[in-house]
Amino acid sequence: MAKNIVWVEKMTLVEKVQKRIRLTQEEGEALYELDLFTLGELADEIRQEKFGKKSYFNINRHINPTNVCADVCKFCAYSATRKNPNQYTMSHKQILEIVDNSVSLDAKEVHIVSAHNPNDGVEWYMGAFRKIKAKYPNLHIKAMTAAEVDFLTREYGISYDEVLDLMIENGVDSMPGGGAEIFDEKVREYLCKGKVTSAQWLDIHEKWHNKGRQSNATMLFGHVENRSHRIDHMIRLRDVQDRTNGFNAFIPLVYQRENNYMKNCDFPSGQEILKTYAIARIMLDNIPHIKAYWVTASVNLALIAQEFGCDDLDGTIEKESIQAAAGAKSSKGMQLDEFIELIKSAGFTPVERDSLYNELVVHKK
Ligand code: V47
Repeated sequence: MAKNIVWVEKMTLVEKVQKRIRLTQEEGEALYELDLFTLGELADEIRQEKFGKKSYFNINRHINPTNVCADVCKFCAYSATRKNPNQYTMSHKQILEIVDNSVSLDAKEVHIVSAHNPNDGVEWYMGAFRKIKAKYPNLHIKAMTAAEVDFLTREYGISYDEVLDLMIENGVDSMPGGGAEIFDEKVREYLCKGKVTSAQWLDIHEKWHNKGRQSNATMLFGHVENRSHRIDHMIRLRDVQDRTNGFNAFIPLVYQRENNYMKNCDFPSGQEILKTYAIARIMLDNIPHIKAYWVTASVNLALIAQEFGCDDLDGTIEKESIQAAAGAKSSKGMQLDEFIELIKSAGFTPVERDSLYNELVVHKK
């Protein structure tokens, strides 16, 4: 036994990754010191072991029904504030009209994320899900970030369990990964003081998983955080996943810098972004999918990220408002044919999936 420990300690970091030995915080940070191509090869080997050359996407629609928000996050350009005074809140009828149109375009999922609107009550949130589900029982509803769940409990004095049960009763199928930002408490306080805490975010997802449901997890990076904070973020997710196995995908979101209150940042280079994807693939040995969300990475970098551990590019999304408000080129989504061709021309096999990663169509060359 002791002999084994000495042997493991003597292995290089690269050998540890090749032998699929789980890495610590310090080792995760040390991965950043490897050159980009070594990291890419290591991450790609793991990706190919799990998924070969398959790259997953879905036909989905992002809906952001209100931008009226009780919380203030420095990175956010979407919520209605001094910089964005144009408040809006959709009626259920308006939300349903969008869903009708998306279903006619073959969407299999609606991804619904709202600001924290103190004016409309729990029923405004839940009623929308109920009406969508009644009309389209097979449409997957991915909705309510843990930040929204926490907001509803604070605003209306109900527990996390009660909100999560209401979501299930009203037709929510899975939870998106938003609101995670960066778990380090100091950075989080600077970014979004007063919003759901890191421990609460993790607790809400763990509770959701314990109800037999699945979710995703994001990490907002490329602002004031450092590499150590990113590794800490991944390890906190890995710890929950060891207990629940409920996370489908990890999504590093590259910070978009326009129209918000946070300019004092070291914006990451393309190399740093690719390294972060590759490291996520290596550190998160228990989360199956690593998503290069083209909205924040740019389509070009997302395509390259397929060689750095990422096996998922999210979807066509049709329209997106949160990152678009901060400068991302996502307000009109992606055309399906173009998306498929781009993945193919990058040398990968596009696979249309459902929201829980069942394969629907494999687009062979
Ligand atoms: O939590 C806000 C982020 C998230 C900015 O689960 C920003 O499949 C970059 O969670 N720059 C919402 N990001 C979006 C989200 C998401 C997206 C795609 C897929 C999934 C999934 C989830 O958007 C927020 C916040 O972290 N965000 N402002 C910005 N300036």
